[in-house]
Parts: sequence; C-alpha cells; structure tokens
Amino acid sequence: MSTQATAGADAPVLESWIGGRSVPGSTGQFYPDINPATGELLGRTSVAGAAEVDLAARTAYEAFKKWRLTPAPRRGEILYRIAQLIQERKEELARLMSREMGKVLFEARGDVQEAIDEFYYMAGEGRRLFGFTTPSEMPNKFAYTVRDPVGVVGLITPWNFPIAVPSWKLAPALIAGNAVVWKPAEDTPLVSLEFVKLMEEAGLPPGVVNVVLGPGKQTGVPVVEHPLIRVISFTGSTQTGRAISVEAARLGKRVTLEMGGKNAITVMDDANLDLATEAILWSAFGTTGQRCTAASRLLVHEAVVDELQERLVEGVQKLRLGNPLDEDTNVGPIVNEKQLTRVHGYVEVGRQEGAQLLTGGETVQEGELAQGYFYRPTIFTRVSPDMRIAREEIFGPVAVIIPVKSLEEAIEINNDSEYGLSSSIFTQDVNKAMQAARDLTTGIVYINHGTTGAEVHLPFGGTRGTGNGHREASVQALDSFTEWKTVYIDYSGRLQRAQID
Ligand code: UN1
Repeated sequence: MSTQATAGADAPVLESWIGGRSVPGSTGQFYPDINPATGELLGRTSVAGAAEVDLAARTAYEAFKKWRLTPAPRRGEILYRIAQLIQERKEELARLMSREMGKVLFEARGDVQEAIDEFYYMAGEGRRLFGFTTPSEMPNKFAYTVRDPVGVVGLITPWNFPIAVPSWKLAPALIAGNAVVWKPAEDTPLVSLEFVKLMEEAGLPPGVVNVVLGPGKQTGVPVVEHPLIRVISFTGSTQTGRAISVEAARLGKRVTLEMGGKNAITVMDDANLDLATEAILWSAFGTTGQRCTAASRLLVHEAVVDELQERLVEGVQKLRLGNPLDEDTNVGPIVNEKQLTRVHGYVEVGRQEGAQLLTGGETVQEGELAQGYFYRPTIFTRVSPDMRIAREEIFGPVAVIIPVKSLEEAIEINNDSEYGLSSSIFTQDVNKAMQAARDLTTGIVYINHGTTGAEVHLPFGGTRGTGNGHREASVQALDSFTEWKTVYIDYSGRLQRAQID
C-alpha cells in the first residue's frame, strides 16, 4: 500500500499504480476506504482522473510493445510465478479483502484461491494459445491462424470478488500479450494495489498492468473513452454496463459485459431437502447475497414448500452474523451504506407488494454490529413471479420463494427473466434433471448443487441481460482479448487469384 503523508487523517492516502510507481490523482478528490464491519477508515483514495488514465494508457502501450514479443511460454512462466506468490500470500490477501469489503474469511480465502487456480490455468495456455492450419484451395499455398493480442485493454471490476474476478480478466489478457489499465472498484483499492505489486514482484514488467483508482464517474469514464484502450472488459451493475456499452459502440470499441443475475433454484417434490436447504443457505446468503450468482429466487414445488420453508427459517436463525474476520462468522456485512439502503428499500417494496416475510427484513442494531452495515438474512414467501422482488436484482441477503406446481412451470418462471446467469435444480429423478439441463436458458446450470461454485477452466457468463455473449475464465476468455489473424503464404512464385483461377 502507498503510505505517503495523509492530509488531516491518520489513514493512508492510496494512489494509483502506473509503470511500477505510485501516482497521486489530479482530481484533488479523495474517496474513503471503509471497513464495512466496523466503520473504520482504512485509507483515502486519491482519485485518478483523465490525466492519470492517459498516463496509464500510454505507459501500458509502451510496455505492450515488448510484452507482446515476449514468447507466450515465457509469459506463462511469469503467470505461474504470480500464482505461486498469491498462494504464499493467500492468508494475508484474504484478511485484507475481508477487512476491506466484508467477505467472511473462509470465503475470502476461496476468492484468492480462484485467482491462484486461474493464474496456474492460464500459465499453461502460454504453451497452447492454439490457432489452426487448414488446406488452401490453391496449390503451393499455405494458411494458418494465430491469436494476436489486441494491445491495451481496460478492465473495470467489482468489489464483490476483488481478486477472483480481476484474475478472470488479467490472466487471459496477459497470457495473450496485452497490457492492461485496470480500474478496480472504489471500495477495494487496498487489495487491488497489493495484487498489482505482487504481480510485479513475481516478475511482471512494470507498466504491463497499471491500476487507476477512483469511482466510475471520475476514473472509469476516461478509461472507457481513452483512444489507446481498445477493449473494455466490465463486470458490475447492469446500469453501468449498459452505459459503457453505449459509449463503446459510439467509439467503435469491443466491450465484454458481465452484469446482473436473478438466479433461481428449483426444488422438486422428490428433492433431497437436507441438501437443498444447505445449498440454498449457501447460495442465497454466502457473500451476504452479494454475488452475481446468488440464488435470489426459490421455485419450490408446492408439495414441499411448507417443509422447506420451515427448514430454511431454522437454518437462517443459526447463521451467525459478525465480524468477517472471526472464523465462526457465517454472514458478514453489506459492502457500504448505499447498498444497505438499497437492499432495505427492496424489502419495503416486497412488503408493499404483499409478499409474506418469513424471516429477516431489518438492519442489525445490537452491540458492535450496529457500527457496520449488517442486514439480517431475509426470506419472503408466497411471492408471485411478476413482483419486483422476483424480477429485479437485489444484490443482498434476500431470497424469495415462488411456489410452483410442476417442472414445466418452474422452467418457465426460471427462464422468464431479464437475466440469465445461473440456475439450479434439486431432484433425484434423472429424467427431470436432464430435461432441466436441456431447457434452462442460463449460461450455467447446476444439478443438485446451488447457483454458485464456478470453476476457472469452465466458461462463466450469462444469457439475456446478464452479458453480451462472451464468456469469462476457461479458454473462451481468450476471445475477449485477442484478434484472430489469418496468414496466407503463397510459395507458388506466381499470382494465384482465389475464387478466380
Ligand atoms: C460473481 O458473483 O461475480 O461461482 C462471481 C461463483 C464464484 C464466482 C462468482 N466462483 O459464485
């Protein structure tokens, strides 16, 4: 972390990291970095503006010229060392993440583990990065394809997976030979700075990844607009993603978007209810419901709805809210006050819409927790699919139960959503499971498993309003950060005209 003189407070000033050094923001503004469990001020971000983004983009462009010519297997070795170093610092990074955005420690460790997995995985891609060869239609002519890097790519990432989600973008961008301007969420500057410094310590040349710190308006917008930045890869809210998309279209840039979800778990009448209960509690209230893959709709067969409700309420009451750094905490705080207000606003909407509140529905006011942004895990039941709480992404610890009569009805409700990230079904009937796997129109489908738990070597992404057709992690992520180049080599010594001769 950058710990230069602080102006008036004892929390450190956090500065952007460009070309291997700290750079103060020229906006003159500061943004607070607050521990959401305690209200403690961890740092004050010196907000970067267009000038720092320009410096970062030009620095990246210079670094790109060398990085693209570094053989991909050598780039892979650096990625491998990054993975090793993250592994060594796993605990340290997890604790910092927990303090900064409130994820409970064991989940923060998982977040860091996802980055380790991703960097190891993409390191191996350095010895593949497959193109293909195919016969030419002419004699004495040869054709092949290669993946070229795009150049400088802009990454805009959220606070909810502050190490894992950036890694899904950084590792493929880097292995393909791109340089990066990364704007992490304004709520997680510390962990982002630690991460970029770690990458350089592992051997990444300074300037290949540059971090610009600040909110979207001041710092994100210039990233989207900068002419040297050819690709914008964004994960975050639908509202911001759509705005980026419009701007990127105007500027003729490639943009990959990973936005909201309204993921559903279907529970059939033959389901293993113990397993379903456990999976729902994990999917709905893990990361305090602040995941794109969080289960926020529960489509429960009417034959088991009463029993499942009882088990869920019992389960929720056993969840311990607390400081995320305590090993026995199950649910941490919401990331900031704005989100807390938003979540409670949706609970009010649910009440007005006539949904029945089963449990939760309020902030926590007792003891130490009153200092942080804690909200009780909340379940509504007797929800109808057209209510706002059944349609809009809440991004907090709120799940709604919609009773259904059949598998067909569950599939229809599941698919009738603006979003299409993940879905899940609990059934012991293989025929129903296969029908669901065929007919659920989300990017990810889980059978007898909750809606979260993506692995890095498989495509991650969603249909409809969740994204714009690309996938993250997996080898498919390379498509976001490469241009296909087709090379024809004519060794006939004469002019051969395709489609003519
Ligand atoms: C996200 O919510 O933005 O599968 C990412 C999961 C995690 C990643 C979620 N591995 O829920």
